[in-house]
Amino acid sequence: MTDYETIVTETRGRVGWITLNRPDALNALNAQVMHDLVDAAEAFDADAGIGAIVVTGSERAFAAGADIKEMEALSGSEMLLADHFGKWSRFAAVRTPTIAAVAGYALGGGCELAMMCDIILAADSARFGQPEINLGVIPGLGGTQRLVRAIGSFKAAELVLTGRQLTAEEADRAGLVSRVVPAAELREEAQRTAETIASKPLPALYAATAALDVALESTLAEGLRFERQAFAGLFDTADQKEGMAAFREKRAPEFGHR
Ligand code: CO8
Repeated sequence: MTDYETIVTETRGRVGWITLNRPDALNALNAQVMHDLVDAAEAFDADAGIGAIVVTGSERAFAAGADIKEMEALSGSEMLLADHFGKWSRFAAVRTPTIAAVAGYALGGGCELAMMCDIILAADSARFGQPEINLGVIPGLGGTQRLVRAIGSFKAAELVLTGRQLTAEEADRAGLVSRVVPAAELREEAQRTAETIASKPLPALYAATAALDVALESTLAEGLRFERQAFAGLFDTADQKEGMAAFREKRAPEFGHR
């Protein structure tokens, strides 16, 4: 297992865990976190032994945003030329299903990182928000775009314009999270959900995450065309033959044939 400066990685069965580990900065996302996390996620993604990835933080904070102290002195042209946070899009592009297991603060870039994942499991202690307006900026890692798609323009606008935080319960009602669980059960519940996903056939998982992404990025007609092609493509996989034969023979399927 690779040693990273700002994260801890671990494999539990077919599940890859990435734990943000900057406790002194409430897991603020600096350039090193970006490099470490993207590297770890891509390594898990390239490993067919991994069927789901969990990203989590501490009890106190999933991540309290991009690292303000690192960004503060940068000029606009430095931001643009260095594409300071450009690599984050590679995390969003990971094909393996990703679960954000969020306890405590998920603010700014932290909320945006959670929204890059396929599923958000929230502890009842979770707080979501886009407080960038209080710093004289706006969300820069997808907050204005993914939040509108996740919870609608009016709820998103209130968060982005006021900086107000949502409780886990409010986030659940708004559709920002998949499910809320007691804080003490977050890791266990994330592992259980990830194991369920990781037990499914990998080609179908990859097709599903791609189709769900297309739904956010395209028109309905384009999305339906993509889905139809992806659906047809899965009929060339051994796992589809196994899944349907198992149904007919009234037995549990044994996936992993690809
Ligand atoms: N960056 C750097 N350090 C941070 C951050 C952060 N985002 N958040 C917390 N810390 C540090 C604090 O400075 C403090 O360090 P120190 O002890 O050395 O002073 C330590 O973490 C603990 O924090 P607090 O003492 O403030 O803890 P509290 O419990 O009192 O407060 C809060 C917790 C409410 C979470 C508070 O820390 C806070 O408001 N943090 C900032 C939240 C924020 O504004 N986030 C948005 C950041 S901007 C952003 O995410 C933009 C992303 C897009 C960039 C894209 C570029 C292309």
